[in-house]
This record gives sequence, C-alpha cells and structure tokens, in this order.
Amino acid sequence: MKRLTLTFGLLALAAVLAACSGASADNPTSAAPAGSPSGDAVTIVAKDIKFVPTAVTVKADTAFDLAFDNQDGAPHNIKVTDGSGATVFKGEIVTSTKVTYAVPALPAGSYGFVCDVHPEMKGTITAQ
Ligand SMILES: [Cu+2]
Repeated sequence: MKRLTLTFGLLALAAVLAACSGASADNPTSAAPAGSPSGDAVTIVAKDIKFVPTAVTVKADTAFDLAFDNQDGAPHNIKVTDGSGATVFKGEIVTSTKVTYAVPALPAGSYGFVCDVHPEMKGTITAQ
C-alpha cells in the first residue's frame, strides 16, 4: 500500500511538472497583430469555427513559424496543402491553446490550409 501511494505521488508530481512547463512555454505574451506578415512569423487564429485571417503571405523557400491560436473550445489544427491537394504540412490538433508550428519552406506558389476536424475551415497561403 505504501509503495502504491509513492507511485501515485510521483505520477502526480510528474503531471504537475508537465503542466507547469507547458504553461510557461505557452505564455510569451507578445501580441503581434493576427495575420500581419511581420518578419518570418505568421499568426492564424481559430475562433467560432473560422480562421482569421483566411489569407496569409509568406516568403517562398523559407521555413517559417506559424503561430496558431485556437481560441475555441473545439479542436482545430492547420494542414497545408499544395496546388494538387497533397499535404505539405500537418499541425497537431489542439483545443483552447496557442501553439507554434514549424512549417517547412514552401516553393513559390499558392497553397491551401484547412482544419482536419472541420473541412469547412479553409484559407490560402501565398508563398512569394
Ligand atoms: Cu477545426
């Protein structure tokens, strides 16, 4: 019984540590305006089952950080597809949180982005 208690205590501690480190990583409160192509960072917000903005521009042939701010209680992600519909990037599905996706360099062209959970949530990415 004592051993069981100790094991549970360690698990609880690990859970607390994981929660803490996650929270601090998610809290750099630098508020760049959504969608502005400032530098190499791009922000897309998901709110009310919609993406804001629905069109973003990035630098071609340059990997970039895509800040994804899901403000909904519903799960969303961002999947990037090329002109033929092939997936070129797939972000993890998150709920009520902000994450940063590392998107690989995109050759110049037009791309689509969509939520895997809600196919009606769509937008376009222009790499130029
Ligand atoms: Cu969604």
